[in-house]
Amino acid sequence: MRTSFCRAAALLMVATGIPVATLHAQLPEGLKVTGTTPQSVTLAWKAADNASSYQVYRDGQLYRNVHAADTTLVVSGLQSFDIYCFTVKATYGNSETVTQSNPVYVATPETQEQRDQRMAWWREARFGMFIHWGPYSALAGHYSGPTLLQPQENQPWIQPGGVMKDYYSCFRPEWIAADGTIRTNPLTGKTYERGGYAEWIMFDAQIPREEYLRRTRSDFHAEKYDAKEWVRMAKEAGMKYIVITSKHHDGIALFPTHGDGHSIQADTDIRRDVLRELVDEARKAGLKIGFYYSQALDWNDLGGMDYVPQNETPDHRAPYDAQAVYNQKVIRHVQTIIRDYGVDILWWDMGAHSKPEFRYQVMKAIKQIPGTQRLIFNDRMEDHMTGDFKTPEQSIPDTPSTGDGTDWETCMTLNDNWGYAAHDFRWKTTHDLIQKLIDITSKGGNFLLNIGPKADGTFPQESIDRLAEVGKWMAVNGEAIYATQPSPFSPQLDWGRATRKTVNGKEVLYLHVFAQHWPKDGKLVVPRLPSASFGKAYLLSDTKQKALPMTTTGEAVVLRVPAKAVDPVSTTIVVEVK
Ligand code: FHN
Repeated sequence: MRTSFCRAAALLMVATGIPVATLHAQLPEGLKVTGTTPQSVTLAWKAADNASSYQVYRDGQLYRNVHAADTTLVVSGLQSFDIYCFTVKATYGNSETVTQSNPVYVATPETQEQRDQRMAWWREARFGMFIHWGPYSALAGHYSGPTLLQPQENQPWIQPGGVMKDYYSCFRPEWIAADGTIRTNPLTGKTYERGGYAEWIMFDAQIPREEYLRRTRSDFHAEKYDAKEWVRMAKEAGMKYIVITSKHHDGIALFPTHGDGHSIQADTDIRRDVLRELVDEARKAGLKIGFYYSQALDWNDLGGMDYVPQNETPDHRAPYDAQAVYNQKVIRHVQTIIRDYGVDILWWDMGAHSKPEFRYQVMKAIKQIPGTQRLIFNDRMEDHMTGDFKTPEQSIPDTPSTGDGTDWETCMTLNDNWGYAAHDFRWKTTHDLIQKLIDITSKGGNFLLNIGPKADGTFPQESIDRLAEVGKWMAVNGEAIYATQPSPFSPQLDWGRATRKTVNGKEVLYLHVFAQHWPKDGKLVVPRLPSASFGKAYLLSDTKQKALPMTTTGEAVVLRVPAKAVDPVSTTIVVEVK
């Protein structure tokens, strides 16, 4: 084969004057990972026609020369819980031609025990506070001023000459009825469709960069910001961790960037390190802390990925060189976040807007920082390698009542926006929030509930009230939320939810009876569990733990409960399980 190829090549060269390798050289295609262990990765690729050998590259360095007959390789001696990039080059005899496969990115796993240890606090926490705060909070969901948008039919708020008059995020005030329902749009006969979130205002109203920065400087002062108070409210609500936007899509970081991109310290009169204060207070209070970081989008940086109206490039996308510079900035930011603030969680966002190479570069840089083996990441790097938990947004997924065995966290707004919007009064009720927390917990998830502070650093009163009310419920019922396992009942209970855990070596079941389903006859019918029998049952709120009478029928256990719901939202009944 080799001989005839070379002879044919020589003839071809004579005939055409074109070096044959360029005609016959083939990419080593189909490079893939066929197995991993904590210390090794097995690679396989398709043979490239006429290749005389292969060179396997690991993270850009030649790792091994491989004979042409081999198309698999076990790469050993790797670090566990790290990430790697592999490429395979094919060489062709004495020709200088070399072809290179597409890269593959792969993570070496940690052991299950290591993962369980790393995730332990997060799984026990169940309830956390999300905070969206930044210069957009100063616009509060409303904008009048210059815009890059052109006037459009049925959008009278965009005026000729690049002027925006009264843009509102999400729902315009006149679209919402007094009871919070959305009115019907007479033009379509359907309810008005929501627009973008308040924190998206720079993008949605297409505010020119210089104007956004001007408004940031003039209106975002954080003058009443009190990290201790934020932490107190989170803690009293029963939350065990806080995740705050260290840089949202507008690209203005809340941490000092020291000339390496926009920050509130550089772009406003704020001289405090607001994140340092929050981290310190959270630590003092025993709360964990995570930083949200929007890694791909950055509307105030020419290198921010995807379509950015403010870019003057023909397609409004960042030129490749600008992206490359931006990538390095992101890496430095993330290194700062990890080294200087010692965060517990990195909460990425909108990673699908980035390229695989960028994702690898960022994660590789993180893995090289000592001590990062303890960090927890959400799944929005979108590299399908390093995400520790799924992040359903604004919804509770249709998970089986007994959970799906994965780690997940629902993040949700308290009203319609993540960032502060002064006109948004559609607040969820405390009743709804508590029952959502129970529902999520019963299916093995966490609840990350959002607060959108104002530009002065205070929480909206409606948020403060809800946090306090949830906190009252958690003070009595938190035991049935924290560190619990998903419900053992399938199908779903029709009167509420269940959680369970081991307390002092004993198996305990918590029945969460929703007030709206409280049994009118005082008989709570609980399905029997095949592998367990029920011992004593009592109300969690009853300090005397008085036993509730219980009878067992064929399929169910019937508990005699008070005639009226004990708690106006959800009453917890403890059942000792044998
Ligand atoms: O675009 C953002 C949005 O502003 C907000 O930050 C949420 C929170 O999960 N994440 C993005 C949308 O998925």
